[in-house]
Amino acid sequence: MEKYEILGLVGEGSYGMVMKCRNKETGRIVAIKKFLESEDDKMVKKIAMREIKLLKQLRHENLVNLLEVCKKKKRWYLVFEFVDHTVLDDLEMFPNGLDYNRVRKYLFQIIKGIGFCHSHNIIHRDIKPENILVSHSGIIKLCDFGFARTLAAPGETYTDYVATRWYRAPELLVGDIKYGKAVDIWAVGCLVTEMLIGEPLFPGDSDIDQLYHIMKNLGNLIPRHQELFYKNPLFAGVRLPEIKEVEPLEKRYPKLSAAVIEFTKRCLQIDPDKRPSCADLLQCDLFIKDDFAERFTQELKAKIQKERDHPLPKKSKISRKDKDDSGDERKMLLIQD
Ligand code: 38R
Repeated sequence: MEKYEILGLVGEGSYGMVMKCRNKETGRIVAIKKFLESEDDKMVKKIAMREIKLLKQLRHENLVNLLEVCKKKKRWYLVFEFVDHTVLDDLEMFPNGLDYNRVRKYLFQIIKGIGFCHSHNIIHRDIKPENILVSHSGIIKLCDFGFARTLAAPGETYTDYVATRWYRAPELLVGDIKYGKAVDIWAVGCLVTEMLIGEPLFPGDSDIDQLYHIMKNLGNLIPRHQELFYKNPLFAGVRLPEIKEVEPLEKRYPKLSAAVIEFTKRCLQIDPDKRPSCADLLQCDLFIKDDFAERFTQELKAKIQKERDHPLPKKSKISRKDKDDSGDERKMLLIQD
């Protein structure tokens, strides 16, 4: 670790922190994720080991590249390529949302990255603006596989679960132990409108409030999820809200185009079995219209090649300064059972 010089802090969370660093010998700029001390915390070790294992397995142009792993004085350090900024930074820069074409380009790559994970039976489980990195030339790299996990074998269930509330699917909120890839598709649905409008789609301030936000726009839960809710000791004595009138998305956001509404509604099917796969999503009007997918695939190839040839176009700066904590709700929440 001595070979790196710290340039600044770019992120902090329950896992530890992320620092921007320079390799003193090569000058290469990297992002180092420093985990909390692992000795007394089995959870941190579990998370670090899981992330390392997954990242070593997963190499794709839309996933962040892990360069090196070190352990020093009981701490784990993961060294990643440094990517310029996050979608959260973009949203802070453009509080009224990003333009349609930029969103379409981001989305296309986000779905490619998730699709690659899913094809390896890995669910990300924490897709959100901070975990989506954007390079200088607009290449998307998904990161933070700390909570991703391989799909459970038939009959096997998931235990501990961690995710950011606003992007959580109803099956996770009610505590369904049999969830799957569809939880990532849900998060994509929340992300599209947030990128276009600039405000989170379902900004719940508790789990029950989260369900209320969802039901207000999408209607009642499926019977299985209603049953799970009433059996869940976390919701003992709480009743599901009764929705008198659903406010459909196109009414809430009249400016969104028909293609965006169609895409979003598909991702946000309340029944996870009805949500499309990543391959299905790439066939949506949003990407097919005016040959976008074909043209952009070519453009991407050229960009990725160029970034390989010139990995550091200019001296990059720290993009995130002293952030206030108004975005605190975006932090991770830990639920254990
Ligand atoms: C940036 C740039 C600005 N803010 N990250 C992904 C690795 C990484 C991060 N590579 N390049 C960056 N670039 C760990 C941030 N903030 C940020 C991003 C992700 C803070 C926390 C996280 C979550 C993985 C994680 C560094 N992990």
